[in-house]
Amino acid sequence: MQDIFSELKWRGLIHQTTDDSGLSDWLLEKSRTVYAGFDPTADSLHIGHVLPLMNLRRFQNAGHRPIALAGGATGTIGDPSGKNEERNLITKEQVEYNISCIKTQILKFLRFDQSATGALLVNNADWLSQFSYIDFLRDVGKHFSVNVMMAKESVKLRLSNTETGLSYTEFSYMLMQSYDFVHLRQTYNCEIQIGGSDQWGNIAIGCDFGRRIGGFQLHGITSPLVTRSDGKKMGKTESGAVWLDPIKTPPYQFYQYWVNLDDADVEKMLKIFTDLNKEEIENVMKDHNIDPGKRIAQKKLADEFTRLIHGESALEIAKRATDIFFGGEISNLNDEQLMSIFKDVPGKKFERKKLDEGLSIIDVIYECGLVTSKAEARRTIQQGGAYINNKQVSDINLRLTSNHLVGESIIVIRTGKKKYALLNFG
Ligand code: 383
Repeated sequence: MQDIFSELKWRGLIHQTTDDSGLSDWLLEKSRTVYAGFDPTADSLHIGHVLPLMNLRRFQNAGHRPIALAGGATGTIGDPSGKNEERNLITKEQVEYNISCIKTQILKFLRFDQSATGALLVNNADWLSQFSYIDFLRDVGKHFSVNVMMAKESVKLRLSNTETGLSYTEFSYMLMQSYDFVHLRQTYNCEIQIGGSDQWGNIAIGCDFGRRIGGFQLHGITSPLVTRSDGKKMGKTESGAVWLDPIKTPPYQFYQYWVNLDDADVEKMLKIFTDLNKEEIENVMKDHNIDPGKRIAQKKLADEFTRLIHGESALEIAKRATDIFFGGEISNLNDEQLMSIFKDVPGKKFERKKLDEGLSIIDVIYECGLVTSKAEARRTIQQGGAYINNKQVSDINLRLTSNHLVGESIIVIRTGKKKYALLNFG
């Protein structure tokens, strides 16, 4: 049994607990079963979900048994915690589909085997959808005090907002989550629930419910929500959330997100998002601080995290893509990979036959909007600031032909250090 409580503590992952003084020893006493829930509100998990997943993984490595719960039932209702607006209901079919998507992502974090600490993946629709409305009100609702529920942060926030308010449906959400906790206690002897700090109200009321209904002693630990020093939301980019799904966020962009992290945030993120131990992180930071410009810590974080989510070969491609974006050689990549690497770069479509007669490099640089006049295009080339497929060009009379294609139908143009445009002849 390893000391999971101290482990979470030095990583900065403990926000609130049900028993600040006793939990540490209680967890050292014997192997416990711990759970965290994930509502399938989208067809992929995002960075925010990784926090409890990594914690479940740490519990497992320390000798406890983790349960990941997919909210097949709760996902059709919507948790009001931390949300200042009522959610739109999603269809049951959508929830089913989303579960199938997030399942494969959850599998990456935990060891699912037959051993005593082998992880379990459960779906609360399996027990919650059995309930009749009347039985639920009689057997569950009777144990909840509306007075107590009204005092919960999640509810207070919404009651003070007269515009959106809170529906009876979302108000009832915490009863379902509480019931899950008790069900998992009865079925798997699960005694502890973890989650982000937004989940504190639901977890605490679940512990109360367990005491009332079965005399169970249940516990909870929440982790602080991850924030960045610049005040931006963690895992959010201009184009939206950072997803675990490689279609929604290609491994290259995933990798880039971490490489670009601020120096002020990187140590904290290494502690939260990697398996590296204290000593390893200290060493990485020592190396990093010698020359922060080398981004040693960011690269280590990006490496570890991308490998965990997308695997070794995707990591290799992501690193090559990063290298390319910083001027490295472009070769042996197909159109799909190029399009993903240069996803945010302006593109221009050309007819393929244009390549037969050859396209003037000056015209192309101008037409892609990399410069504001043909004169500037000429100057840029003469001064050595123009590149085709990251190779410098110096001939102002150069004409692009099919020999310049990389992939099946793409030519990459660059001026200066980082102004790219993608020519597409597909
Ligand atoms: C459902 C049934 C349970 C226990 C938990 C749940 C889900 C929970 C919830 N969680 C969030 C979600 O699903 O809504 N009511 O999007 C997020 N979590 C985790 C973590 C987090 C929370 O999945 O803070 C971020 O990821 O707890 O917002 O029996």
